[in-house]
Amino acid sequence: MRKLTIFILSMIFVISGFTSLYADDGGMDKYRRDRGMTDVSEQEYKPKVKATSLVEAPLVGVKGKTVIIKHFEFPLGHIGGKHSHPGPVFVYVLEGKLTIDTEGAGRQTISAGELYQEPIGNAMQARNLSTTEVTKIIVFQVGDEGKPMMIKVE
Ligand SMILES: [Cu+2]
Repeated sequence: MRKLTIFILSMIFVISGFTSLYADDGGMDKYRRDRGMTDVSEQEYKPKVKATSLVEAPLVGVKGKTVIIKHFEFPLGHIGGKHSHPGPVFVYVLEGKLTIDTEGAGRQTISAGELYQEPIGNAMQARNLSTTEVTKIIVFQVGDEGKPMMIKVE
């Protein structure tokens, strides 16, 4: 009985130490990074994206059109959903690298300081393949008022 109590207490000690170390700032990202874990699996590891809307307003002077400007931060190993756009989309990479698989255009990697124009209507999927650097991008897009600017592709 006493051995079991000691075991349970030591497990609580270990777990609480673990969670306080990794609870803030990145959680599992930090845990994996600290251990040099690079085996990013599509199914089990899809960390969350940080999205900030900078502009979402009617495009003045062009009736029925809306402009959206967003800032995105993709964590290490991020794999985005497959989608397409009915209108023009411009992606500017601020930090890190953005890897984009586009139907009909193959795989391209865009680095910080580079601009990528997404082909209209083609299915695409974005990734941050890095295990050390987050990807920060600005997305500028124009679309029809009241209609989706992004369409999910199965
Ligand atoms: Cu897109």
